[in-house]
Amino acid sequence: MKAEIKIVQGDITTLDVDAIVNAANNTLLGGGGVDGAIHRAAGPQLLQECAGLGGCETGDARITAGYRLPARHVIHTVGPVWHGGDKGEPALLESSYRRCFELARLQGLKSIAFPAISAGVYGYPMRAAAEIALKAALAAITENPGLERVVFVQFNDAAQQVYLEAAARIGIR
Ligand code: AR6
Repeated sequence: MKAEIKIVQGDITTLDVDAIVNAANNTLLGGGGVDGAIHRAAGPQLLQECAGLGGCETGDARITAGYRLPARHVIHTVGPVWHGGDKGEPALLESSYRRCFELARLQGLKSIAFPAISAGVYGYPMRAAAEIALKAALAAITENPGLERVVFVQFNDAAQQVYLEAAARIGIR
């Protein structure tokens, strides 16, 4: 059976899934946006584990425990900062999603939830970011039969609409 892709609006820190993805920065030492929310909800032990990881390259990902979160794990990825689109941003954003799905497969995770990586402070246009995210999910589902549920979580109405429209363009119901 193929995994389901769900597009929902809400706060990613509340989701009961095997892993939530954090839109982190290269230090992995926390920040604002969804990164700040995840660290606040997970508690100080998350920062402690992150401090031992030695950072993360843009387009790559690292996995930790979820601590006080309902999610069992946090997959921290560093998306690209948007510099106009001709500085390798699409390939780096694809790489972020691909690496998250790879870590999920290696750990045998069945459910994973993503925020709109790079589409906040990092300035990636939401429409283009949503298409990359959804296409990466379709590829991952094909490659990983153990994956049951992929959730895309939007913080506001506008982003939710953009994701739903992107899903319709790509042919995801
Ligand atoms: N649940 C779901 N989505 C959220 C939540 C939440 N609780 N909070 C924010 N968002 P951003 P980036 C949405 O800026 O662009 C941090 O400081 C938000 O509305 O969090 O990858 C890091 O440390 C937006 O659509 O991540 C980095 O320095 C999306 O999550 C930098 O920001 C991503 O916005 C990373 O920037």
